Amino acid sequence: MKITDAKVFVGGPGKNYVTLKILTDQGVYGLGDATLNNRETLPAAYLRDYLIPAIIGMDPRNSEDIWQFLYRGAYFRGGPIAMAAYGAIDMALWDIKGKIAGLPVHQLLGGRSRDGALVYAHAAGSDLEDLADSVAARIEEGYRAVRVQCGIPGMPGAGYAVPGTRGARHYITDFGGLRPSVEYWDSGRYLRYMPGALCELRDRFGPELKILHDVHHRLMPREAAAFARAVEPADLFWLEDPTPAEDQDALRLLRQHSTVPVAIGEVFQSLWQCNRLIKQELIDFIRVAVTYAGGITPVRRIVDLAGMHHVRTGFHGAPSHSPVSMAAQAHLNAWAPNFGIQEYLVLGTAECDALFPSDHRMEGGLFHVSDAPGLGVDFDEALAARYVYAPGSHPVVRLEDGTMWDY
Ligand code: KDG
Ligand code: MG
Repeated sequence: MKITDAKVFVGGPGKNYVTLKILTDQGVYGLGDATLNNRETLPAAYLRDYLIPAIIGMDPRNSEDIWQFLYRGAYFRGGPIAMAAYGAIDMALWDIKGKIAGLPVHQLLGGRSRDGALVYAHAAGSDLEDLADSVAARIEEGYRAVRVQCGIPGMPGAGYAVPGTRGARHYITDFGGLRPSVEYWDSGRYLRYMPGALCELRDRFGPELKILHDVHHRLMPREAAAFARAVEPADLFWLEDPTPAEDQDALRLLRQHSTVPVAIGEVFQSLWQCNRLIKQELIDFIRVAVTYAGGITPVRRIVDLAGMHHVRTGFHGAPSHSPVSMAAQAHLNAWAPNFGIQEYLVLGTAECDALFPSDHRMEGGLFHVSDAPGLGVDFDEALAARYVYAPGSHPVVRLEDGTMWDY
């Protein structure tokens, strides 16, 4: 069996999904997702200009060797652009492997360990009342776990991922062009306000709701430790990215002062970035994604390492992931013995469902993976021609005096 060609599509309904389709001499094809939010044309170019020409003629069944060829063969290893491109190839090869075996990918990994995978939705509000309405709406929709982000009184701009006005929706990507908008941050105001707000939500919604909160890398280690201690009465399911992830030793201070579960890793691109945090048991959930962590092949290794150290999975699932990588993660979630939770944002607009048909389904706050062979998701190329790439940007964050801060 041979890879004969591959095509890359950039675009989608309100998103620049980077979709890879690998074709073979036996008519079977595989799909992958290389979407790197707001940098989408780069993994697409890496695939088109370098990787696709190099893998044509290879046997797609040898996904391990092809992964090693891409990663070890590059000399300059890793980085989010390259890993997203490798990730897409790897997903597509697992898709092909499943289709020729007549088995869903989770069966190739070891089968189902659960009936449905717990997911969390996002709730956000310009203030606490607005946030509480948003949480109530998610519960009404059937979610059992909700990530909560809230505007901070007196903070110009709204903080991470919160709308500026009541009832509005917040979109992280601004398709107004490549010059980012600016949000303002004040750690003091956040530290004074947010622990009380989280405790108030716990009181209002009771003990059963799983509440998650994302600090988005914005606190110093000492502040993060104090914050983690202050939010303990809110009984969080997890506290995400309390500090910038580069300084991994910083997590030790938080650990010494609090037992709040910590989730980290959505920006990690390899096992090596996860290794120390997992082995030293400084985190409770690993947040990598199958796209920019390089595909199912390396993420499966991360999951196994995590399992040896009581660390559970909580894969990244921001709206920039297409239904292809969400399907790849769903298969890992169905299998992983140390599965924790999956971030899930409703991609299920009619346009998105038409572009990526599948019978994966969400019900009662659980994601039920399809038993169709391979990844169980398809791609309508004719429909894809309707969508064109639109440049977009994340906001940047500054302190009130103009100092750049962590987004
Ligand atoms: O592209 C950046 C987003 O993916 C990120 O801001 C989302 O933090 C995020 C999350 O937890 O989903
Ligand atoms: Mg996050």
